[in-house]
Amino acid sequence: MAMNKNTKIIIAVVVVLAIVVVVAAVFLMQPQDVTKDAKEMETSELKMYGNINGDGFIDDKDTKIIKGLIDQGKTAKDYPLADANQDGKLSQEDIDLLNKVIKGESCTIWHMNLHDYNEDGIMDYEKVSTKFPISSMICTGSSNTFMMLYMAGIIDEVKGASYGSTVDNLYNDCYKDTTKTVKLGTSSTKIDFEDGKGAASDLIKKENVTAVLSDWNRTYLTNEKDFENAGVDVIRFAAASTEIDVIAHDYYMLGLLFQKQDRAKEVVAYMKEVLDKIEQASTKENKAISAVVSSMTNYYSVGDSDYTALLKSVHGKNALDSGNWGTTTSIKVLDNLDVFNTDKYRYDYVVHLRAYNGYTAEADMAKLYNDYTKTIAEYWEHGTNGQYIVNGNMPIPARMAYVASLFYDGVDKKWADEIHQGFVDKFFKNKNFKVSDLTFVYPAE
Ligand SMILES: [Ca+2]
Ligand SMILES: [Ca+2]
Ligand SMILES: [Ca+2]
Repeated sequence: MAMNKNTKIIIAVVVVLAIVVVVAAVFLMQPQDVTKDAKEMETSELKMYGNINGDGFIDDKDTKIIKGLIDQGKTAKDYPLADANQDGKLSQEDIDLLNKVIKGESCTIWHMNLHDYNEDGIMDYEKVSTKFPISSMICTGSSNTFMMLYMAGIIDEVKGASYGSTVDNLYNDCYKDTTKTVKLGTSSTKIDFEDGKGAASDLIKKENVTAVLSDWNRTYLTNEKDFENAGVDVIRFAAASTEIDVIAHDYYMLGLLFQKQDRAKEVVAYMKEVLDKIEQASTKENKAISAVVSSMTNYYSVGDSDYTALLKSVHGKNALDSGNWGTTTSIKVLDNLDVFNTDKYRYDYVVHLRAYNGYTAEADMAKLYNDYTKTIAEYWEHGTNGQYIVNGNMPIPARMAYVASLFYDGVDKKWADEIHQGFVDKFFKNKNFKVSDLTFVYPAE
């Protein structure tokens, strides 16, 4: 039977309408595809299980995505980062755990430590569990660790710390005030658990210390097992890092653990702004900078260390990279006079990166300069011309800015001072230092 024209049109309209209705229904009923918002640990700013959207915080954005993944039948194998409680399953329990974190309630979280745990000199991610939140902790007190904690606003929570003489007097009213922070030895890398004076182990009991904080390098907290055995969580950060992804994790993680997320957000935002500025200044002139860095008198840094990394962070080339120095990170210049052989190594700068009291202006810069540069000047083709001291007791990007100001024509000490002043004004509690009146690079260009 032949259909007439009108019937055909009616059928066509009905079919079109039916398709529209079905498409609309499917579209409306389909749960929103949450998988596009799910990130992986590697690219996550806060490297913590449950932080499924990969930003710097744990909040309901994460619980919504994880709920969506569960609704879609996804597994922990599909989305390892979503498995907040690390039981191998994706379930309501993961959401419950994150809700506790959001409310600041006691629980155990799983996250990455930055730690060279296999001791090959390269930083690794190490999965650890930590009792949350932290209100009482002890730490190894290197200049970098203290600066990181200070900027993160973590002060009263530090019940004990070990540190040497190079730690800045900036902390005289907090970390170095032994009525507030017990001094647990004189090493900036190691805390003895039992040292016969009852320091760490007694303080842990007395102050209900739940965590010990240290740096990522293998030389730090070599006895971490003692603390773990006592139920104290070992957490590790890369306090000297010049890389924004590492810096962001450090501060976001501290912000979360110590419940100072707003502060962490401010620090990371300023870090990003400053690192962008430094990157622009360091690349704009397309200048090949060859330099060496010294962290101890008459030693040059070699290989991969926080010191050589600082040089590279402002696009300087470490002139000694072509040499074969084994696994050491510093060499004594008098035992390696080759470093002055200009057929092998040529460099225009020697940057002495040293911790001295910059904020309290107690250092005799002329004397320090003479001590650090004298022997090198006797052998090096440029003498003292090109040797500079840069303070190692200040926020890392401020150090980078001063070094960049030495290397590049478009930026100067005033530019670096402004960057540095920003850290002081924003993050140094009750301190009114005017950094341009103090000495953080010597001599000034
Ligand atoms: Ca998140
Ligand atoms: Ca789970
Ligand atoms: Ca490693």
